[in-house]
Amino acid sequence: MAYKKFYITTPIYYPNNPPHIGTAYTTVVADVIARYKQSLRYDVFFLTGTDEHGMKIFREAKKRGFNVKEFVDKQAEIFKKTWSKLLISYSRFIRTTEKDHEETVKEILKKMYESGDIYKGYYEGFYCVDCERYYTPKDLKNELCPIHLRPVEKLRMESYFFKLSAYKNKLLKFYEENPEFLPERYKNEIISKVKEELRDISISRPKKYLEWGIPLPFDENHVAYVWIDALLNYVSGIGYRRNEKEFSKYWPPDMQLIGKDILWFHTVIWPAMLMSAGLKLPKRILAHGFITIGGRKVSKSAGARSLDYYIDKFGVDILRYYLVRKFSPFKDVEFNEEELRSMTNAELANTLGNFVTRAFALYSRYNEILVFTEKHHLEVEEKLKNAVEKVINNADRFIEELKVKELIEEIMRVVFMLNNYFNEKEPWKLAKNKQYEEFIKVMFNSFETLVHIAALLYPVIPQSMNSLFNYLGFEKPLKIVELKEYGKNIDFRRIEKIKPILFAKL
Ligand code: ME8
Repeated sequence: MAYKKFYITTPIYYPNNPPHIGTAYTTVVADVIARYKQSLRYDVFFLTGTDEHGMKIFREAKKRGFNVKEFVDKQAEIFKKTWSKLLISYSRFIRTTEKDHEETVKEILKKMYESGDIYKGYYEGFYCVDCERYYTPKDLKNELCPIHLRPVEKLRMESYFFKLSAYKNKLLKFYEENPEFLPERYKNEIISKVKEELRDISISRPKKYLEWGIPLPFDENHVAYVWIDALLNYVSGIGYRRNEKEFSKYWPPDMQLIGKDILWFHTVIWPAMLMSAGLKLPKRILAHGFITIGGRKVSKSAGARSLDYYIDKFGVDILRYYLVRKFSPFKDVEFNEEELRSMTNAELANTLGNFVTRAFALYSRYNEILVFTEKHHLEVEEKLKNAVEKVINNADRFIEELKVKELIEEIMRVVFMLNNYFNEKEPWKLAKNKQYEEFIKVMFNSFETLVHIAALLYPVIPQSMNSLFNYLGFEKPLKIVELKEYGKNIDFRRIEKIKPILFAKL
């Protein structure tokens, strides 16, 4: 059977500083989506990476006394290391200083140039190096960058321009014909801005002003504007030119997850560039709000401690779980250590973890009775079976609709249901009173439901669910599509006789 492809991307981050809670938010959610899609038998390509050219990186490297290339090499390694600690399962980590990316950028810019969409002019305006973008006087707040509230630089220089204004009607038509493309929450805002003020954009700088970038293929004296270079990572990342087979299999992206700060680049400039280069457009750009601490957007300079701090303090799974449980495509969310602690204690340690410990303890104690049960004596509890099947049947739709948080809540409802079932049936009393038939039924359904929960939660908390699968007698985690019909998965002879603690209480 040919599996459906699913190409998902995160922004590529500026590596001037290590990743933080904000960048982890996008990356963990993208990872969870990628893992769900994989578990549902999609052929997934998951791309992330680092955005290594531009003024910001150049200045940071100089400030710290580094050769720029050595600096980005070192910083990219920090990203990779942190993502590996967070169990991010990317298919490729792309760096914009890689040769094949640079070749792709030149190739695409050449196409845009040949389409007649690029011309030479003079740029005059304001630039925020932290944003790596231009602002008009109208955009500024008290003459400061509206995002960073820091001074902008007045620039005047020769530059190449992309005729973005020529794409106004094409973009509007595209949005109309592809209602899924724009994120719901920002749709009207983007459309009215496109109608009002679509200006051509500067896409290069003279080399004598900034040499850290990719030279334009039609004028070696200019380097590409960092955003034009960066957006094309989504093209080079799956092997444009270098690996035609891979590229034609995965292109175009199915889901591009971003923060709301970079909407304009992804919903306006990016599709216009692709139209100009004659490439198919992405299916969906999905944006989320910011993570805040004390009401302020988390960034490398403000608010949060290092990711290592959080990972070491809480553990990978707990941090991943909390980030996903907080996820919202609609509003900003506050990251709060106290809430993290109480939420994960209530849901993971006290409910799921506690249930697992009790169920395994009881299993170990009455192991001999359970191991010798004949398969045909096992009776399915319809209520649990239906609850599990309902979640499985809806999982793909939830993911498609970016309802990751809601999907986890649905799964947790099954966990709560299972916990209640166990408490109501009191299997420890059944065993003690030698009501073995009923005892076996309760234990069988408990463990059978547990295997399903393990598969359903694996994409979010892979470390603990991997262990749970092992305790349940599986060598490796089962994908959702690898689960057999409810009632056919558990083999009492393979379950381990232990008393596992899955989550330490915080
Ligand atoms: O913009 N809350 O890189 P960047 C939520 N290189 N998400 C946050 C966040 C927060 N407080 N802080 C950061 C760039 N993010 C460009 C992108 S793509 C072709 C080039 C996440 O390092 C969020 O996804 O500034 C946001 O869009 C991204 O990091 C910005 O990362």
